[in-house]
Amino acid sequence: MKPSLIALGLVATALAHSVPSHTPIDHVPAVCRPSHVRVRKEWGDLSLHERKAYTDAVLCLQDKPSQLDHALYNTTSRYEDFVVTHMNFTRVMHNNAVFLAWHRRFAWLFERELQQECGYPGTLPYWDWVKNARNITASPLFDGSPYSLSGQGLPLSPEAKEHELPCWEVGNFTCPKAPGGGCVTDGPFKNYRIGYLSIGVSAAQNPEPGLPQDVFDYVPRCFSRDISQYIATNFLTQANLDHLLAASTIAEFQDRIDNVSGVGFPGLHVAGHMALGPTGADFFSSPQEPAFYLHHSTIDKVWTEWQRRGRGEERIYGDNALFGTLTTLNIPPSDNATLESEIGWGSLEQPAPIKKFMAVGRGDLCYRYE
Ligand SMILES: *[C@@H]1O[C@H](CO)[C@@H](O)[C@H](O)[C@H]1NC(C)=O
Ligand SMILES: *[C@@H]1O[C@H](CO)[C@@H](O)[C@H](O)[C@H]1NC(C)=O
Ligand SMILES: *[C@@H]1O[C@H](CO)[C@@H](O)[C@H](O)[C@H]1NC(C)=O
Ligand SMILES: *[C@@H]1O[C@H](CO)[C@@H](O)[C@H](O)[C@H]1NC(C)=O
Ligand SMILES: *[C@@H]1O[C@H](CO)[C@@H](O)[C@H](O)[C@H]1NC(C)=O
Ligand SMILES: *[C@@H]1O[C@H](CO)[C@@H](O)[C@H](O)[C@H]1NC(C)=O
Ligand SMILES: [Cu+2]
Repeated sequence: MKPSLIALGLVATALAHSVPSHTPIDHVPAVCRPSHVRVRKEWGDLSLHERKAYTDAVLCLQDKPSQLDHALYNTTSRYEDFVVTHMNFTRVMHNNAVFLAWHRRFAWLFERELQQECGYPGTLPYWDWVKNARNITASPLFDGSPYSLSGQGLPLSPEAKEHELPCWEVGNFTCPKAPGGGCVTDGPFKNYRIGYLSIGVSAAQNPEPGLPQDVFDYVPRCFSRDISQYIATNFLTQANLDHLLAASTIAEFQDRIDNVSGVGFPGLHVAGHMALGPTGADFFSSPQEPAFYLHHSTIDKVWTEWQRRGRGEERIYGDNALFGTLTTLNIPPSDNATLESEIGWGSLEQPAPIKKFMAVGRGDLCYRYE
């Protein structure tokens, strides 16, 4: 837990009580006019030119200097500023009430950075899990062409395979290793190098608050992938998507996105991470995998669709807007979140109440999905 965040939440609540009461909607200025709404599209629906513009912009961010203190975080690029921000907040924005809103804003901040720092003219694309699952390494996302996000990693030797990190465990399920696991050698990210290590979910289960000591350790190495057809075939399915969208409460929606039917199988959030292998599935450092942002764009799209299916605005500002606390897995135990609770993104964005990030198409979240 981040005591400072909790403290800020209390301050915000106190301030909110000292001004005339508003409905939450009044707090989000209607600056998003219909003519301003930008469209986020599926990767496969972009032209080849648009796909290249996106990966060029990501490569540009990987080349831009970090704006954080290297001595504190080991960052070597602006791209890594986003990675360490995710790591820094991992213990307050997963498996809780904050998860969806925090990642919605994080993906938006990344999209804005591509546009502002790298002149990217487009929007953040998303990854249609089901459409691309049939043959995932032949999909436009991961086929390794210059117009993909690069492809499968090289196969590992049997000995290296044995030492490959196991993927994220959910309930009783441990996924089998896939045929890759080594360096990515094709497509736009063939020369991309990473440095942060895999930390794993157990570090988030420490009853003591705070980050693991070695969280910002940095060991330069190639970017690796282990794309799993098994995970795609079994879990990135229409049935799982239908089941998720049929959730009747936000508690159920959050549960199903990580853990299907409570039977201990990975839900679509976890499965999308697992499908990419250990780099993309690490609980802390997964944004080192460029597909992270497209995956979370899809989660945002599905949440938006689910919110829209609710009665009025009950899934945006009402009874089914939020469920859960302010710490990951509620470890250590923390208060239930409210729309006034503040969430933060370190140097990327000032802390702000969750209510600012509940609705797509309002305030500065001026986009929609197609
Ligand atoms: C996926 O597509 C590739 C390239 O077309 C093909 O070689 C491979 O057999 C396919 N795999 C599956 C599981 O269909
Ligand atoms: C940076 O990485 C090195 C090498 O892993 C590590 O020894 C050092 O503690 C890290 N610095 C920080 C601030 O985490
Ligand atoms: C998933 O559901 C199973 C069965 O209900 C439960 O035992 C397990 O703890 C859950 N895992 C997570 C990560 O929520
Ligand atoms: C998970 O494993 C435990 C212990 O092996 C077992 O009792 C339980 O029934 C299993 N749960 C599921 C959902 O398979
Ligand atoms: C937090 O939410 C849970 C579930 O709705 C509820 O049982 C609990 O009483 C709440 N805690 C507080 C302090 O309001
Ligand atoms: C990490 O979180 C702390 C608050 O817990 C904040 O002061 C700091 O700026 C954050 N750093 C980054 C890089 O997000
Ligand atoms: Cu995350």
